[in-house]
Amino acid sequence: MLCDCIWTNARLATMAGDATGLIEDGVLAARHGRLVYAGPADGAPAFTSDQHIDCEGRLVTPGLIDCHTHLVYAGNRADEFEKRLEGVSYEEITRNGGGIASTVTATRAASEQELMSESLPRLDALLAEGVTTLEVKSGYGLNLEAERRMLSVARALQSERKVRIATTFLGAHAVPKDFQGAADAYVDLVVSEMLPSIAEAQLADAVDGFCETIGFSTEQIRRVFEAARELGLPVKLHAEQLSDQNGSALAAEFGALSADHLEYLSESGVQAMAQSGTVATLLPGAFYATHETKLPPVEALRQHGVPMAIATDCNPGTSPLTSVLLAMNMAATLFRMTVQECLQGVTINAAKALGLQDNIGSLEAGKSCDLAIWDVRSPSDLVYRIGFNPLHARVFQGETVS
Ligand code: DI6
Ligand code: FE
Repeated sequence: MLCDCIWTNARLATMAGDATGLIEDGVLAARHGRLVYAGPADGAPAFTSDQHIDCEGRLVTPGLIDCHTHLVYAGNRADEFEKRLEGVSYEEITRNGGGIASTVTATRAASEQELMSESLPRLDALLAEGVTTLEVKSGYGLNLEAERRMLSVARALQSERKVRIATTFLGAHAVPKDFQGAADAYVDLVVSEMLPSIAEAQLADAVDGFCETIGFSTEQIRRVFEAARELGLPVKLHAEQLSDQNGSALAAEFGALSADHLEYLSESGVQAMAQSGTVATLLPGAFYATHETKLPPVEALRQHGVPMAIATDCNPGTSPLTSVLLAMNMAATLFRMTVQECLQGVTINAAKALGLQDNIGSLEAGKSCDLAIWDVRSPSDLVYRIGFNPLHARVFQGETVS
C-alpha cells in the first residue's frame, strides 16, 4: 500500500472505542495527511513509503485537543493576582475597573497585530505539549467590532502555526460597562446584530454563553441559543460554575456540544446531559485558581455515561493555565479521574466537545494524522508527573512539525 509516511515500533494509545486501546507494537501510516492504518504491526499491510520513522518504543497518542480556551486577549492581570494575595478583594478590584472589565478594555484597545503577538506565546506553550487542535472563544470584546477582531485573530493563528483552531462566539460572556444595568438590551444586541454578522462572516464554529448570577440568566441564554439555532450554529455553555442555574439542562435541551465547568451540577442536570449526549467539559485550572472546594459530580457523570472532556480554560482571570498536561494531572488529583478518563478528556471526548469526532481525537484510519509522540512508555506517565513535558515530536496532518 502506497503512503507518505509510516511510523513503526510505536506503543499506540489509539483512544478508539471506549478504552485507551493500547497496542504494544503498533504501526501508523499516513497518506495526504490522513491515517490509512493505525494498528498492530502484526497483520499490517505491506507499505511503500518515502518516509519511515522508527518510534523506538515511544508512546504515541492522538494530538492533544484543548477544547475550552480564551487564549486570544490583550493585557495582563498578574497585578490583580498580586493585589488579591495582599488581601484586596475581587469586588474591590472589579470596582476599580479591574477583573474581566480590564481585559475588555485592553482587548478593545489592541490591534489585530497586537492581539496576535500577545496570544502566540500562549499558543506556543500548548503546542510544545503536543496540542494539535484547540478551541478559542471571543468574549473580551463585547461589541461587534472587537468580538470580530478576536475571532479573526483566533482563525489567523492557523496561518502562523501548524494547528487547527475551532472558534466560538462568546458575546454573552459579561455585560459590558456601556450596558451596565441593561443586560437585556445587551442580549438584544448579541442576538440581533453581533451573532448574525459573525455567522455571516463565518467567524464562529459555535456559540457559547456564561450562565451565572454574575453572567446571564437561563432566559437570556435561551434567546442566544435560539438565535444560534436559527443560524445553524451549535451551542455550548459555561454552566454551574459558581451556582446551580440549571444551565446544563437548558444546554441539553438545545443539543449542546458541551456544558463546561459544572461544579454545581445537579443529578437532574447530569441526566439531561446524558440524554442529549452533551459532553461535560471539566476545567480543573479554574477550580484550582479560584480556590473552589465544591467538586464537579464526576461519579454521577461516570454512572450516567456522560463523556467527560478536560481543558485548560486558559484565561487571564480564573485560569491562567497553558498546560494540558497539568490540566490532566489536576483532573486526576483534584477530581479523582482515572488515567484513561484524563487521556480521553484531551483526545476523543475533547473532539466530541467540538463536534469534530469524525475527524480527530483517535488513531483510526480515515482521521487526520495528528500525533503526539512521547518519551514515555505508558499513559500514566503523562498524567502523574507535575510540570514535566516529555513530548518528543508533534505531527500535524501527517507532517512532523515540532
Ligand atoms: N468563567 C470564568 O471563570 C471566566 N469566564 C467565565 O465565563 C472568567 C474570565 C475572566 O475573569 O477574565
Ligand atoms: Fe471559560
